[in-house]
Amino acid sequence: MDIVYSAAVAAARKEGRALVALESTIITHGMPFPHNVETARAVEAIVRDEGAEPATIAVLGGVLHIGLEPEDLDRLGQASDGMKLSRADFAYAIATGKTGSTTVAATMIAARIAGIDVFATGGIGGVHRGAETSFDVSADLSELAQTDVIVVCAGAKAILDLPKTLEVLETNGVPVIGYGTDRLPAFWSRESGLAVPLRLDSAEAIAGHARARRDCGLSGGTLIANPIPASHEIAAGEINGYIAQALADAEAQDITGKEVTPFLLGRMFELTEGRSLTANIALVENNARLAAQIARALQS
Ligand code: PSU
Ligand code: MN
Repeated sequence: MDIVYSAAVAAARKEGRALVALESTIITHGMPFPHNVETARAVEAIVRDEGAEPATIAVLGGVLHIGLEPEDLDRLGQASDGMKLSRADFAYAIATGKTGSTTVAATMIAARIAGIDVFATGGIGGVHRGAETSFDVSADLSELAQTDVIVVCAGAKAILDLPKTLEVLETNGVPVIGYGTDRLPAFWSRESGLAVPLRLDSAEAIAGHARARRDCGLSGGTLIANPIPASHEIAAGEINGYIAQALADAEAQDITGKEVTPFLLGRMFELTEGRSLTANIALVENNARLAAQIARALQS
């Protein structure tokens, strides 16, 4: 299998510098152009400021890219025909020469291939509301159950069924760790109304936890839930009305499968008149900073 490392990632690997994986579905399906490309660049700059090297991951023409050159990122950010890759179709895209962005699940697989231990995203996929009839449970959860990567997120998106999402993570033995909080953050809001199962307060403590898991021979991912900065949150009381509307629209338009999450994020952008996007950018940047700090702590 061909793997292309960007020049910056190749140099970092040679020098043994800390790396942070970044997903690309947020670029192709999570944010509109040009905000998506601007955000991807800003997130990469934050990782570098913290002394680590960002590796944005995508499959371009069947080739797995670990780190995107600026022109690749530009092209991906404007492409409208790429696949949204998860575990089920990651190898298919490689085998058939397709271009696709990687979700949390596929980015974890790629990070493992490249030996990258830490990955920053916005919010993971989870159990959708109504999953008892739709069976819509994101493959991100089963990936967390089996692939050894620390995933830094701002909780699960509040469009999901958060109690069920926590149950599935618990069943699968995934540590869900609040960063500096006892409460599960809910993406756009700091507060979901739910407790987070575990808590750690520093990047060093998270690195120590990773070492303990390794010593115990425990495989699988770890989820770090890092609340959105207070200055950018949309309080739960306010966002819930928009979520209800977006979910009703998805149902009325028969949106299913892979299209559900992008549709809901797009509707939230319209309903909040762009505020959901501003919040989304702030939380991804915040997660990138922490992920870089964890990647560095893992090296010391
Ligand atoms: N977080 C964001 N925006 C996104 C996503 C996460 O801030 O677009 C993407 C991630 O790639 C995640 C995916 O893996 O949504 C979940 O999709 P699904 O629910 O179809 O598994
Ligand atoms: Mn789904």
